[in-house]
Amino acid sequence: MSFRLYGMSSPNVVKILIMLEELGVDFHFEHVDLFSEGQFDETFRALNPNSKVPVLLTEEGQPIFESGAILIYLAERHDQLLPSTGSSRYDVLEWLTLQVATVGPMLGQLNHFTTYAPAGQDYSVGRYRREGARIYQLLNKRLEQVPYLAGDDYSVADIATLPWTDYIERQGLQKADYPAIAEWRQRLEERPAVQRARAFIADVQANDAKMFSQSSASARRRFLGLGEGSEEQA
Ligand SMILES: N[C@@H](CCC(=O)N[C@@H](CS)C(=O)NCC(=O)O)C(=O)O
Repeated sequence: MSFRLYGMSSPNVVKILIMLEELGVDFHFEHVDLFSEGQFDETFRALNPNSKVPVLLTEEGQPIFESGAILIYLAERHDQLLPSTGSSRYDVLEWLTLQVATVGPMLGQLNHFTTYAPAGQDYSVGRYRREGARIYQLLNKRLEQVPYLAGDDYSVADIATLPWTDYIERQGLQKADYPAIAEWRQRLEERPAVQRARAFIADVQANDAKMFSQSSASARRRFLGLGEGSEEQA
């Protein structure tokens, strides 16, 4: 059985696609339609009680949820992109954990308030934009000192963080303020595996955009974390 990746076109899924492409393993992509509440389906909940993508079904049929856990699983299984011992292992785990615990959640909130929330959210936009700028400055400073987040070598920390740096301009910040991030992105985007993953996700993204525009108001409310609501309230 080949790997089965449950996902859609979000950054947490793109990370796993890049990893699978880097490892050159076969996988089957199972689209979860978050805009028709596919994540709340009982079958999907049995794979991830947290009702979120990505989920990886291993070759042995074991479901793994949380993108950080999936990256560690794949790295250890293939003995690539995460050193198995020594201080360099913890350099990778530090930056990987920073991504899943801080970069993703904070920039995800910034995306929410700059893209989906109704107008008049100045306090929230200001809070998350300041935090976003702080995070980009942190990454930029690190990448002024070393070529990859964990040091000299490309690792799962870079794979996890790359798709989360796709939205700087859309978030009302300036790419030019983070030149070391731009150089690092260019280095990563030149990798054939990253290019294959980007090409794969482009089709999924077009489909998701269509599904989002056609979604019911209540499905959209649930996707945005606004509760069950009703058609009228959405
Ligand atoms: N900490 C999780 C976050 C996963 C996550 O937030 N997934 C989003 C897409 S990026 C999702 O499934 N959202 C659907 C929902 O919240 O209903 C991970 O890193 O895997």
